[in-house]
Amino acid sequence: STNLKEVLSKKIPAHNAKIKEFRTQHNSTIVQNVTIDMIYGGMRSMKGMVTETSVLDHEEGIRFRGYSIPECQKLLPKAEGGEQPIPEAIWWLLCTGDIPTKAQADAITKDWNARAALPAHVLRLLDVLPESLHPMKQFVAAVAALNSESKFADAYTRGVPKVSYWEYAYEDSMNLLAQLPSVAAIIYSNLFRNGSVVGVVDSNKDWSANFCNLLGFNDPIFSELMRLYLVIHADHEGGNVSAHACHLVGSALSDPYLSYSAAIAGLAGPLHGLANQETLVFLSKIVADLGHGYTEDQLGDWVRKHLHSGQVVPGYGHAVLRKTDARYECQRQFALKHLPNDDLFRLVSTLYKITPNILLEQGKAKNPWPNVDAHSGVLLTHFGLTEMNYYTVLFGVSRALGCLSQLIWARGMGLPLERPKSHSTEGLIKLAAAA
Ligand code: AMX
Repeated sequence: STNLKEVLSKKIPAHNAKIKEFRTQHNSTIVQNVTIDMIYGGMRSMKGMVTETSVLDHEEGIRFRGYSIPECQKLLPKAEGGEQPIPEAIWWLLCTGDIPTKAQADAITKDWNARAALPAHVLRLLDVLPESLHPMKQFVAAVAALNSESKFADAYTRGVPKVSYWEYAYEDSMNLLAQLPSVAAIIYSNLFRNGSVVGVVDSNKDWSANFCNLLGFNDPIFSELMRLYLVIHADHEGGNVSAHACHLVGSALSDPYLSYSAAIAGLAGPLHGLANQETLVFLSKIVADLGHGYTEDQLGDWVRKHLHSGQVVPGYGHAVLRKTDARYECQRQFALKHLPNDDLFRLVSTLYKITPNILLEQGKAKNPWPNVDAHSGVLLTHFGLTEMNYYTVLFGVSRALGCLSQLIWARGMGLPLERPKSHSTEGLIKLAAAA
């Protein structure tokens, strides 16, 4: 079938039957001991959530429903004449666990294009927000305000049975995904193009090509970059700040709009999604100080000085990964193909050569290798999207694919309100003494 909802209506009960059997056998099985270090350490490596859509391996990187990024690039349907998978295809994969056919991916395109219109109050809201309000914060506000349209909230108020919650989460998620490019493009136009009119969604174009056109970019290679960008940022298992925030808020049966606005509020933090903006600021400072005629030694001294001033190297390190991020690597491949002589790409490549050793020498970061955010800004800048404080909005458009597919499943699986136990330090001292 090319009808995603119909496919899910079969998959969800089958998966629930599997979970029921598994839990009957293993509900009391112990999988880990929790240490005091984990409790104070931001719950690093504590196994505490179930997320079906993707799993992160600390060495090889993300796998979306079991498929690595290179596998997705090879197997997922592409746009006409394109080489990169279309995000509609990863949405199908994240939702179902199956590689879609071209017809299935195209059905998503058609569905999203039909759902893209924005309610008038959101357009008015975006028009009155001040220029001084960072694009990410405008994005958070607009997504929260879209909640007036929530089918989920309406169904809950009507008292629909719990087993059908996922169907309303699905409708809201599909609507929100369809609307996100327009919301993001209006923010871009208001802040960086003097509010020039944002075009309308073209029913013959895919989600990414439409998004690029709404932003005012017509280069087909930029659309390819956008497809790659929107696919690789989609999901990074469940414990990262954006995915976890979405899951947590959704577990209170807040609707998908509210849950996703919480996710992007988290993504707006400099240790999470804002790092792609921070990376470009970092690169710009290097260029301002050294130009493009630096030696590796000069660059190394600059990075050391930056670290000694107490700042992090944005785009390096990760809470889970311990190798170069696969998402960095595929962007590097894209750059090697399309912009090998770009000055900023050369700077990013040289930093890749020297920064891991400098971080190792400093001896603090558990992972000295680059993450996704070390690369994305350079690619966007090359194609003329130079407004770096907008970059995290693009990340936010993409991350909806992962957060919302998992949210549909969370409601389908009937996952409960999330409510871990917390203790005061006094309480932990007593617990530790008694252990
Ligand atoms: N530059 C300098 N110091 C770093 C560093 C970096 N890139 N990465 C880690 N460190 C430091 C930490 O600040 C910490 O120092 P402290 O003990 O003085 O507080 C120490 O190394 C240990 O940190 P860690 O266990 O290796 O990392 P973490 O799990 O606590 O944090 C992360 C992970 C990503 C927040 C961190 O590596 C960082 O701040 N990186 C730069 C920001 C960045 O690129 N964020 C994007 C991550 C990907 C994403 O979500 N989009």
